[in-house]
Amino acid sequence: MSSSALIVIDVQNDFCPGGALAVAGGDEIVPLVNEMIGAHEHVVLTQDWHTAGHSSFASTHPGKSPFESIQMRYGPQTLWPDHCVQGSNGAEFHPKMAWTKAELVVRKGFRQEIDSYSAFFENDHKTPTGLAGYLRERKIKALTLVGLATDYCVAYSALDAAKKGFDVTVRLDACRAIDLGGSLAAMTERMRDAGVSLS
Ligand code: VGL
Ligand code: ZN
Repeated sequence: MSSSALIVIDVQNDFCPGGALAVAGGDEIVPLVNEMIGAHEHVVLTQDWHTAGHSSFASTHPGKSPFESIQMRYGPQTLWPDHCVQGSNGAEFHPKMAWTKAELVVRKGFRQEIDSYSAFFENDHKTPTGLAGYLRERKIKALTLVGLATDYCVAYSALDAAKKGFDVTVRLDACRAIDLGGSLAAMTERMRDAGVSLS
C-alpha cells in the first residue's frame, strides 16, 4: 500500500524573526505545521546545516554582500548572511515546533563547496541527499511540503520531488517566502508548471 508523508522544510531559528536570515512571519506557520504533523502518519524534517565559512555565505567571499549572486562551479549562487551553522542555536528547529514525531531528519548544505536548497539534490542538481531513495523504499508516493522559505528550499524541493515522480502538494498557508527580486512569483509559476498542487 502506498502512503503519504509530510515534509517540513527548514523551520529553524535562523529563518524566523530574530534569526540571521529571517523570513517575514516565519514563526507564524508553526501552529499550523504542528497541526499537520499531528495529522500525518509519516513526517520528515529538513535542516539547513552549513559549515562555518560555507561557500554560500557572503562573508566567505571578500568584497561580496549578502543577496548578491556569484558564479560557482555548478552555476549562479545567491550569497546569504551566515546562517544555520552546524551546532549553533540558529540551526536548531523553532522551539515551538512539535518535531519529536519525525521519522527522519535530512540535513543539507553540509558540504563546504556546494549549497543545497532542495531536500532531494544539492544545487548542482546532481548530488542526491538520499531522500528519494528513502521514500521510494518505504513506498511513500505522495508528499505534502510546508516550511521555509516558499521560494527557495520549499520550491526547489517541490520541483525535484515532482521530477522524481512524487505526487506533490505545497501548502502555501504553511510556508513563508524570502521574495528576493521577484523570486516568489517566479518560483510559484515554476511549481505550477511542474504539476505541483498549490493550496
Ligand atoms: C534557504 C537560503 C539559504 C531556505 C536556505 O531554507 O529556503 N534559503 N539557505
Ligand atoms: Zn542555507
